Amino acid sequence: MMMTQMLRWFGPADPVTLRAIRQSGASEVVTALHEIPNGDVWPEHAIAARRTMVQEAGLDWTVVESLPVHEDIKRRGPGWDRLIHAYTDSLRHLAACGIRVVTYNFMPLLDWTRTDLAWPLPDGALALRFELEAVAAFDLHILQRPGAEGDYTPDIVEAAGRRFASLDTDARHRLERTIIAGLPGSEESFTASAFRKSIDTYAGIDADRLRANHIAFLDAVCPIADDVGLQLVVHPDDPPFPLFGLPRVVSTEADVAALFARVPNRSNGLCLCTGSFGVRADNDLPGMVERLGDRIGFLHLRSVQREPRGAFHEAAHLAGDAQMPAVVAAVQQLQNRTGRSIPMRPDHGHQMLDDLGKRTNPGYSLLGRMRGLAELRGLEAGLAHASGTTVL
Ligand code: CS2
Ligand code: MN
Repeated sequence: MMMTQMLRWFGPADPVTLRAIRQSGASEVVTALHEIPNGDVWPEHAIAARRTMVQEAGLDWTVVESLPVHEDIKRRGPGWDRLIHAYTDSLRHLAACGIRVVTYNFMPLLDWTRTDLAWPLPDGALALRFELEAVAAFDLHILQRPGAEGDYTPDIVEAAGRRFASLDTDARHRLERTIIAGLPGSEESFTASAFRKSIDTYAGIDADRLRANHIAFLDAVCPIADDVGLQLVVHPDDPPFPLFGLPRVVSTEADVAALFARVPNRSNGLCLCTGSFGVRADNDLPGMVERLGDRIGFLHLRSVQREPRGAFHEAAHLAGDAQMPAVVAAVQQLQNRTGRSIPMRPDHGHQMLDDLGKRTNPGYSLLGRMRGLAELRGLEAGLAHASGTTVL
């Protein structure tokens, strides 16, 4: 039993074509109707047309990433009922078109955060990197968020001051754009002051409140997902700790275990992202695969290299801190135990070779992800062979 190999595709506007993805050896794409505004229903005909387009390229589409959760669901704001209805209508339409897994996250405002989208590695490839002191420089000196200083240790505050002083105007703007690039759809228009106003909309929502709102969301949508045979998988926080005073509640094994205990519905699942969870040394990745087993409906396999002072960068898939061989061995045991092939994708990759200088979605150029997929495929085949399992 092997994992089902997939690559993310951002739809017809993606500079990476379906034809190219097919040559990576992946059998499916992971995609979404990115053109539909967050909060609107995904019409059944549009889902069916997109799946047909993918199938005509010799691939398939059964895992969605993401059906985004509106901020007013996360905040439990006005329009909650309407938004929940829209979400469950979309789920019904997706199931009717043969989709099996739907990925979402519950991070306030920011989907993912990095401070450098083109950090040169010694071999000349470019990686995504996160430096806490750069986030603090932005937070304290550009955003000037009230109370921010209390959120950082004194050495980070000091390093942030030095960092800010060393940036010229261009570099400041670049940092600002990089940090808020994780705001879906807001790359061009989002300014620091608009970002501050959005942060204010979470005033009074602490981690307990956000957890309660997450549970309310699951209580409302899981029964429908159960009925139509879909699994909803939550993507962990990236990085897995609070930023800009906004709470994050899907950062550790204990966080997800509590979620499953509280909402035991079959459809309540996890997208285990080793890159996101792996930023924290206290997340035991192979152990999480073992213990969270049946709840894991989707895998994002990549590795980060932790650095001093809360920094990290994205390492090659079998390098860094993820212990990928142990993770994949645990996945194999899980697949053999359950007789279920788990969908996976290599998440991000380095920008490298002929992709250097090309327009790309950060982390999603083709060649680096192909390298990642090839390494992971080889790792799994080797482990399977060594343990006497049928490989293909
Ligand atoms: C993805 C996330 O690119 C990435 O880091 O893993 O953006 C993921 O798609 C979302 O958090 C899922 O909702
Ligand atoms: Mn991920």
